[in-house]
Amino acid sequence: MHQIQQALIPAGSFAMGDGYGDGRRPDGETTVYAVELSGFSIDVTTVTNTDFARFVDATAYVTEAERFGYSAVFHLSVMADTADVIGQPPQTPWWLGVTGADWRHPSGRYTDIADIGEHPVVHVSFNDAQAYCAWADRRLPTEAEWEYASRGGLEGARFPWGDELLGAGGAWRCNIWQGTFPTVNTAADGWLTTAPVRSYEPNGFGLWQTVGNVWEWCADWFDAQYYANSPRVNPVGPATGETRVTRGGSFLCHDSYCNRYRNAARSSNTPDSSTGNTGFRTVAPAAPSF
Ligand SMILES: [Ca+2]
Repeated sequence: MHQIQQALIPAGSFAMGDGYGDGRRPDGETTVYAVELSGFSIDVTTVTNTDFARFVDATAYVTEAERFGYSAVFHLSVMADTADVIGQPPQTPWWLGVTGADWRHPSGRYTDIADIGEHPVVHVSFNDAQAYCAWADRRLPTEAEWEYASRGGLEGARFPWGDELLGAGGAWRCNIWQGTFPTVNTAADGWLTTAPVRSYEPNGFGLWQTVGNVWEWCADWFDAQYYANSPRVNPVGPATGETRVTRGGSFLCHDSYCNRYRNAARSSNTPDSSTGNTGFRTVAPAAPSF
């Protein structure tokens, strides 16, 4: 069964969107608008490798990456045979299609998850996350729920902990990229790829690492224009679309190409896509009684 600790998020309203102009216009982080949400219960961490293994052991589920035979791995972390590398998108050459990369082999066939049980599961598609949720009697958060939860009760702040990226003495508060993207990562924050889910400090609602570490699938279809047309109360996203919302950025984020390790930042991917930097956390299906 699903064993991740959950946090109760009280019903309330908040300003959704980027009030600072930090985002790229095509991402559709503005216009900022008031959203009202019912209370809900959300995982304090993303689903870990250990959690996902429990699901697979119980159901014999096979992920899409396993069925396709490959997944997307960041070029510096690949540990596979040369012949395993079967693709390199021209727009994002730092992503390699790697045969044998899947949730059990995050960087290719010569890697495993034996020592990273408490790291987020990756190489899971939106559809895989939905399958996990069906087994666990959970669901993915809506995009609005995700942002409200990530804000941790801080109105309008850039990050889950406030407006400043670094803590006292220049301490890193999330797992992103330091150095020169995409070739030199100094890992000043302690992590080259994923970090254990309970790293750094939780936000005001008790949630760990909503920003940085791994992208998190949300339930909504993505539409950059959605904020201009969204209902104010419990929005669930557009009725149709081509890609599903992802939130929170990842260990690959760096200002030089992707400053999406912010509460308001948005991205998306096709529902069958999997990568080495995307996971998910879940929400209880029914609203709690408060
Ligand atoms: Ca890092």
